[in-house]
Amino acid sequence: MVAIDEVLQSLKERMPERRYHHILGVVAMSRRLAEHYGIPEDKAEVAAVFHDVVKFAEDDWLESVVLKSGVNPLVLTFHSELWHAPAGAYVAKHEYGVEDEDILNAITYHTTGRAGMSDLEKIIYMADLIEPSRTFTGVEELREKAFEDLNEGMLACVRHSIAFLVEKTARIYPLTLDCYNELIKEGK
Ligand code: DGI
Ligand code: FE
Ligand code: FE
Ligand code: FE
Repeated sequence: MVAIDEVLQSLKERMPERRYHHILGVVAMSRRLAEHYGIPEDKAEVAAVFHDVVKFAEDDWLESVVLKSGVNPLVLTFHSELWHAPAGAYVAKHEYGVEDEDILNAITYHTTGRAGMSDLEKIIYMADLIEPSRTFTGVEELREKAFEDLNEGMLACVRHSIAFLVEKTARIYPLTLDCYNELIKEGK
């Protein structure tokens, strides 16, 4: 794999300053969560660095990459905001040489979540939502929950995302609902 410092430098050129700042926030938060839950911090760092790698790519290009990525093409019938996640995993693998399946899955599912997420996948999903530069109402409570219990924290984060989408009358991707349902079954 390409050295992390080089990747960060190339990301800086690929996206606006504010988004680069978000990436550094996700790196920091995911490392803290990884340490807290006994998951290798370097794996969390790699997933965090790449999670939004193609966030600013054109929709037509993202669509073609999603089709090559191996995820369910159903995602292409949903909002294009969802496409950068599987496309990012494809780019991390084929342009930067990331091979670890758990890291690639964490990138692929960082936006929607899914049922059966690994600990690393949950950490990246949460870190994306609660990194230090996020300021929405309720983020402090999510940060506390994230460190109290991995599944309860993840449930609180998915619940927040679903509520946000319902509030906007946006469609909800089935994997997001699978994720929510499974966490409730685990907890209750
Ligand atoms: O890339 P980021 O902005 O850091 O965050 P993200 O990848 O978690 O989410 C990107 C956007 O995708 C966010 O504005 C909410 C939206 N989104 C997440 N899940 C769904 C969704 N949009 C729809 N329509 N359906 C979903 O299930
Ligand atoms: Fe994202
Ligand atoms: Fe997210
Ligand atoms: Fe992000």
